[in-house]
Amino acid sequence: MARRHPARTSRPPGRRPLKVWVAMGSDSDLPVMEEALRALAGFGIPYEVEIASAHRTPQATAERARNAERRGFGAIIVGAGHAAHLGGIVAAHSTLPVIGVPLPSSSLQGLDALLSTVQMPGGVPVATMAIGKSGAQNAGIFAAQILATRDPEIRRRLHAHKAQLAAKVTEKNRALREPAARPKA
Ligand code: RP5
Repeated sequence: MARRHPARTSRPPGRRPLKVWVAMGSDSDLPVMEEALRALAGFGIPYEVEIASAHRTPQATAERARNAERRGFGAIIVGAGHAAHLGGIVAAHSTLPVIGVPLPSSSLQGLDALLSTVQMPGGVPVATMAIGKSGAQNAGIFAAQILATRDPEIRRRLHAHKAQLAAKVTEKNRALREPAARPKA
């Protein structure tokens, strides 16, 4: 059963926002993938998260991917470690944009998952993020950017996010100039 997160919305009624399907290879991936969920929730984007393994539940995973569009998803985020085939399997069964997050769960620290996810053959793209938490956070933001192309409310929140990033740098520069304002370590 997928965990669901509802939309935060000020859209006119009748225009249902697209959801994001977040699939991960194992429950052990959740601590990293929480970053993607946090980002989606921050933009008010509804999502469903569940375990779908390319190797352990291949049939069910393919079926979920095939049905994703019909179920109201607009983008898919997948996170997997080791020889990570989840992105490829999902992309093989859906025309929705698939965003892959390589996870550092193996002795190779995610380099294996990075190459397995990014090195897709021509014709079946998986938009691959960085390994680990930064990649998971960026996957959430990237999904928001995809959905924003048809949703002005999400676009507005993305602009606010950019302004927030810039404001943080301004604040840090101020602290550099005025040592008294520096946060204590
Ligand atoms: C991958 O194997 C999963 O995505 C996870 O990163 C890794 C280990 O899974 P568990 O053995 O912890 O279930 O398929």
